[in-house]
Amino acid sequence: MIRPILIHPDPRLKKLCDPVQEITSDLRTLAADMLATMYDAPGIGLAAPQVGVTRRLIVMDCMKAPDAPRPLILFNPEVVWTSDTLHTYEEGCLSIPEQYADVQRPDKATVRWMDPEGATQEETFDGLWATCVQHEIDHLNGKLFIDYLGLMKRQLITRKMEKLKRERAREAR
Ligand code: K1U
Ligand code: ZN
Repeated sequence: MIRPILIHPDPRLKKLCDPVQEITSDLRTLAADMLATMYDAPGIGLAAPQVGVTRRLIVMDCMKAPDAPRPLILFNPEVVWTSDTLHTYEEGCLSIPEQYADVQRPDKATVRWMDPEGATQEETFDGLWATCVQHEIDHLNGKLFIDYLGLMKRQLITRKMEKLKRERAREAR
């Protein structure tokens, strides 16, 4: 099922999300819905708070070739190591449509998580995967990519999003 994606500003996007204790069938359904929602958008990642669920769950697929997908489901993802070298990428966010800005983050990140079977996984991500996994884990801590920008740029984008939400609400009437 495709779920609606929350648009900034929304208080649910600013919350510290709760860890998952047990992977229930509801959480497996949520993960499957998040992947469907991410591919439909289209996007390369999605975090549970973006669909209004404040739990520590993210999904990603940064493969460029559509014929070789690599869908990943990460419960309680934690960054356990980051490289000293940084990389700048022009990030976007499905909760902040059509706005992009350069964000500097560690070039590589080792992440530990629980998979849908409850097994612990660990992987060192690089390139777009490293950027994406850090962006998604930020969502679980109530942080958006615009929080890395200066106040003026952040306010400008927030006002654009408020306008977009007013227009969408008017169209839905
Ligand atoms: O978290 C999100 O809102 C998803 C976001 C992830 C992301 C993008 C860029 C840098 C870091 C994290 C997106 O997927 S925005 C859409 C996007 O980047 C994209 C869409 C289609 C094809 C390729 C990329
Ligand atoms: Zn995002």
